[in-house]
Amino acid sequence: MTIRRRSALAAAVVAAGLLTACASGTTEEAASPEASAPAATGCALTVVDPWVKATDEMMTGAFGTIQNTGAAEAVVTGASSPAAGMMEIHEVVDKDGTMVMQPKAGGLVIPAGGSAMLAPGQDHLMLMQLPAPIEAGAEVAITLACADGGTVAFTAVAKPFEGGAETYVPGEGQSMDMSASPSAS
Ligand SMILES: [Cu+2]
Repeated sequence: MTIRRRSALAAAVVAAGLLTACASGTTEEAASPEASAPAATGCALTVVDPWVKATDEMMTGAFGTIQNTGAAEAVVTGASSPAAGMMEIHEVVDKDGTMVMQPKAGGLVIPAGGSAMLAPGQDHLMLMQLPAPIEAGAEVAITLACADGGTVAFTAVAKPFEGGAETYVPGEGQSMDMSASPSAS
């Protein structure tokens, strides 16, 4: 039984090798069927000094430093919190001289052993549709979701903070008087 199965596997490997022989000169003999392939992405994250901007408005930001303690690249694709109806990963960009925030395409990519800094005016976690004000001192539970399906939970403390008042692109916001600027939607 075992021998027959191995033979089948070996045949499959040979066949695959023949198929890819033209495209690639590298041998893949090292990848034995028994060896567990290393995960392409991970979610071994530690969030250092997390905090949330206290607010009585409908949205606010969460900040801190996300450290990737794993051996694989981590991609944070989303976040959630009981303190927000929905959350997004935002970046801040210069749009015609105005700093605006927008969803960060592809999420936060953190190399193995590296970190991503979330700060006002930079990348941040956006908490939207807040069901209630977040007062200074409040503890906000947040869960990060990674591309590999893993999650990391942490607690951020709310602090008063002035600034980081970037315009949110998808919102109606202020009307710009630059009539010539094309509206990208
Ligand atoms: Cu934002």
